[in-house]
Amino acid sequence: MLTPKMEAELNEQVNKEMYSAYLYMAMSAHCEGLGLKGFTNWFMIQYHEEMYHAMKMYEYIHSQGGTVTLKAINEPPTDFESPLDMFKKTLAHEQFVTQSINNLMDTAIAEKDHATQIFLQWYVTEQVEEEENDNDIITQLEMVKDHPHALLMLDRELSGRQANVPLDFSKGVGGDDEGGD
Ligand code: OFO
Repeated sequence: MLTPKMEAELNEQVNKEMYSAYLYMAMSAHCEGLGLKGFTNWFMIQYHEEMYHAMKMYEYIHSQGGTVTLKAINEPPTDFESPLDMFKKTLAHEQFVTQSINNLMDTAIAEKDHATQIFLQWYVTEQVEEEENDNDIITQLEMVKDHPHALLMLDRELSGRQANVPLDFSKGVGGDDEGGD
């Protein structure tokens, strides 16, 4: 069972995860236009990860007898200066999401909602990984600077990223612990 405050905040987080998906889809589309297939792939996989995060929370709200209330998803930016600019914006966005997850955990503690605290631990761990991935790629892009050959090598590396989350939610995402990266 969820308190009204917990339910409202979990619903807001579903919206934030959906916005994250939309943001990374916009970045993927931008990379497609640049002809950077590996970056295009990386951001599209990230889109799928975010949809998984949203759906995992959606299912949790239902599992607790709550109501999912979907709100409008904000329009993402479409203009980016460079791959480095996109990853810096990605990191800044993930830091915002981390803070949001921390706030949710604070609410779960204040509301004495132990089940939601356990559920949110998965997201706390996931955010550590999200920020680490972004920091790693930012470091590499800062080394690349204006060297197209190095950028193409990194692009090739990012083309190898594969989804490790379910892509079909028609049977639900399940309550497993998959979906990291
Ligand atoms: Fe859902 O982790 Fe990114 O936003």
